[in-house]
Amino acid sequence: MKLPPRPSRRTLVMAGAVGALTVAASAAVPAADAQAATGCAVTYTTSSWSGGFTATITIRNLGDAVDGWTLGFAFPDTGQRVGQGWSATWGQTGAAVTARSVSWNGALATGASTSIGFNGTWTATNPAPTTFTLNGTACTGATTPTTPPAPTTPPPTTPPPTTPPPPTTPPPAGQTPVAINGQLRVCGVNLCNQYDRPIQLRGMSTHGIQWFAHCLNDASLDALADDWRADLLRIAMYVQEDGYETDPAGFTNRVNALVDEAEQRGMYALIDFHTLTPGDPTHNLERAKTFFAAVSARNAAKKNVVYEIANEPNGVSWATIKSYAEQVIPVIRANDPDAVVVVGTRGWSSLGVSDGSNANEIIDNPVNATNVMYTFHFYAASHRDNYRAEVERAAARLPLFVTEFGTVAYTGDGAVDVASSTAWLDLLDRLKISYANWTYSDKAEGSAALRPGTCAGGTYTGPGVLTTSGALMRDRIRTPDNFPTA
Ligand code: IDC
Repeated sequence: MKLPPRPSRRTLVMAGAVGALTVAASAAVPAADAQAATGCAVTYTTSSWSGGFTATITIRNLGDAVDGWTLGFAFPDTGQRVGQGWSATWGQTGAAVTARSVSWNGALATGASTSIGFNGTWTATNPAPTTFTLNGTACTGATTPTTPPAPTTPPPTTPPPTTPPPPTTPPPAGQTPVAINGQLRVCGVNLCNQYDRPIQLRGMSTHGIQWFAHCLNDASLDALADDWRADLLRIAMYVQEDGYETDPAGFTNRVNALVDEAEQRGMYALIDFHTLTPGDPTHNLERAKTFFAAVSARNAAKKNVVYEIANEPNGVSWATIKSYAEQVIPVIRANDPDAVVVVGTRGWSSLGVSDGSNANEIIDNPVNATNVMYTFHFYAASHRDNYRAEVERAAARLPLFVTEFGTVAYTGDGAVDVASSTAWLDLLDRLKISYANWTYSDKAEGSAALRPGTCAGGTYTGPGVLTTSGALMRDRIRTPDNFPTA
């Protein structure tokens, strides 16, 4: 079957918001009349793939201050539908779409802007809407085109708008993991917060975002932040297996959108360049450079981003992995000099153990860069005492980050090994090693935290949605963090 041509990422700018195009867009289409009456200015940016898209909309209020707003627009093509949205209450009747403000973004002062978005579907074509209204007034323009509007991403010193608390059961102001810990850095063998005190982040990994994007929506991410009290969302962006290599711009955009979703809920985001097969990371070196150049430039001002440059190298030497790391890290540092970078290790990120080696090859020949950690992965039903012993030994010499682990076998399936999982989690807690559990998804496999079918509904809390693994992990993750604040 011939698929419709994949529309490229596009940005439509309705009047004077050209300065908001911090994310390079292939086509910026100014509105016809940028000098028209004041009211509002809207940018509508999409990233599309066959049949689906993510839309990011920035609304700038150019009229009087409002307390509560409704954005209206119409899809040009009858096959376009809003799916799951965020930061607004979304509705669609025929082609007409409405987005109503939620509690934390309803107040918009004159000149203020806010960002909302949704994942949608399309059939024949996916053109951008051409007219927008805000509280019934057409968004036709800015009056001072010579004055660039404020950037959508404020400098780090600017308080909220773009980091609002989540709309439901928000954590107390200043009490989210990111609000407390701020910019992270490596100190000795630990991950330290803004007070230079060692911390442990505990959270969940997505499944492959090419397959389980529908498990990542407002309700599920609210549950992760508020009900699970997770500190961390790992964004598993496969490179192969229908992942990044099939649509670099689209996947980059989806990762960025998830970084924002985590930030809005005060969670750290671990950007996982999920190489797996082939296991040699240099196979993807050019893709890695392109991807990390883009995400590090776009997210440089954020405090919640950690970069994981190669999920699980396998079939390659430590020397090859180190060489890869020393080519990718400078690309990140050029844009985002203070971010922590996590480097995969030999033998599926086993510190070499699964290849019959051990951590000495890294201790004796570390990556030539600062602010770097090393990845360790385990699957509790497959990896036990000898792996735990090596982690404990290595942790005295190397900063370790368990960016992925399962409570089950290395296949990702089978029964939860409660005893081994508990031994692992107790060890990681004691050593203050941060972790993300595989997976926050509803795939029918033992490692998934959510029961099959959960992501087709709207409920992610309460009894009934969690698997055995999910219940175990939620119990472990939701205990108080007690992050040091001085
Ligand atoms: C597994 C998923 C499974 C998927 C498979 C293929 O659980 O649903 O079909 O990948 O991509 C890893 C990898 C991780 C694996 C996981 C379980 O990082 O991608 O996910 N695993 O096999 N390393 C060790 C185990």
